[in-house]
Amino acid sequence: MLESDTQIVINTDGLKANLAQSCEANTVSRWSVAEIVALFELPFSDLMYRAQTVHRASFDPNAVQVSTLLSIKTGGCSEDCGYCPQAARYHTEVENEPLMKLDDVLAAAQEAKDNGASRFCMGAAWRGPKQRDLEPVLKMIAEVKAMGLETCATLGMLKEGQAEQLKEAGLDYYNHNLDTAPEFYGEVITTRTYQDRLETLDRVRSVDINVCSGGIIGMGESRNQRAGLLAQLANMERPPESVPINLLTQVEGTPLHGTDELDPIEFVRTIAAARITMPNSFVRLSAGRQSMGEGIQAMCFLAGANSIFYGEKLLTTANPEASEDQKLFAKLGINKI
Ligand code: SAM
Ligand code: DTB
Ligand code: SF4
Repeated sequence: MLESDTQIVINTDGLKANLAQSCEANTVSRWSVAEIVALFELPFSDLMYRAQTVHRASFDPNAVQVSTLLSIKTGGCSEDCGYCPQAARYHTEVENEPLMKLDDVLAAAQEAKDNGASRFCMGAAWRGPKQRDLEPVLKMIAEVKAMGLETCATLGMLKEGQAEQLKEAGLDYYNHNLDTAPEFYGEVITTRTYQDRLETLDRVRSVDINVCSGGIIGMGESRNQRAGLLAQLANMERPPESVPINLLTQVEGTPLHGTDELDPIEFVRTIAAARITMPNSFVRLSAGRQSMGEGIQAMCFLAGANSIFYGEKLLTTANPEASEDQKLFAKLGINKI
């Protein structure tokens, strides 16, 4: 992964060099897991200062991008992702529903637009889309795009030719998460491999759709493994344009329900490390905001998060009400973009 001319140093000077490098636009920094762990280990104020410095070099620190999510196909999924309430094999309250109708999707997109969202993300509980499933989704993408919204989809693994069709329909972003570090991945999911995920991301990149890829924190992984996830993302030939960092939302009936809760400060540290290692990416504070409270969310924005999901529902779980987010943004002087 690491290029031969890359400076691999894990002392503080190395971190400084990497920080300086990552502040230069168009420079790809390569990060070792040890270097990222060293970031996590910094005194909190030093870490936040570094994250703010990097953030301010590339972004307006008071602007947060807002995306709205809609589950266009809920439940009944064949996969075994240990965190997911939509997997058919786990006994959760989520029911298997058919693909939504085009008009209902467009009505939801209009509402999202009226509420100030700039991007509309459509999610489906599939291992991947079958051709007969993809066709109605292509129509949804084209029509949402025609409404003047950026489009995003998360439909699972893509087969050859499918990314091209999504591009043709006008898709701006494809979300497909690596979820965790390669070493921890097998503890969480067995029905698809890490390599499968990387291949889907390659297909998305190859047709010039923006990549949205991140993971879930708080699944019982170690700090090294949190750093390992960030290293995978940051060391991509082109890091993802958008990096969702989800805090595990524990849902009764899923295998990960009952996992020890992550210390919230460790979550903030993860956001800061994502910001420093991916200076030009939008870092999205994703699932888990409902349980965080304003203080932790404000720290995440300070640490460099500059995107959220907006609207009272994620896919199947709760998200803060838009009115609560508006109040928080007003308190913090944050503008929506
Ligand atoms: N089925 C598709 C797939 O797996 O790629 C798309 C939808 S899937 C629900 C999208 C992402 O949501 C997952 O990769 C995972 O990172 C995140 N996610 C799912 N359940 C979650 C939970 N309980 N807590 C936090 N994030 C979750
Ligand atoms: C992502 O990284 N987080 C979003 C989006 N991509 C699709 C999904 C979060 C799902 C949380 C659990 C649920 O609501 O079902
Ligand atoms: Fe299915 Fe996606 Fe949930 Fe995994 S995360 S069970 S693939 S909906």
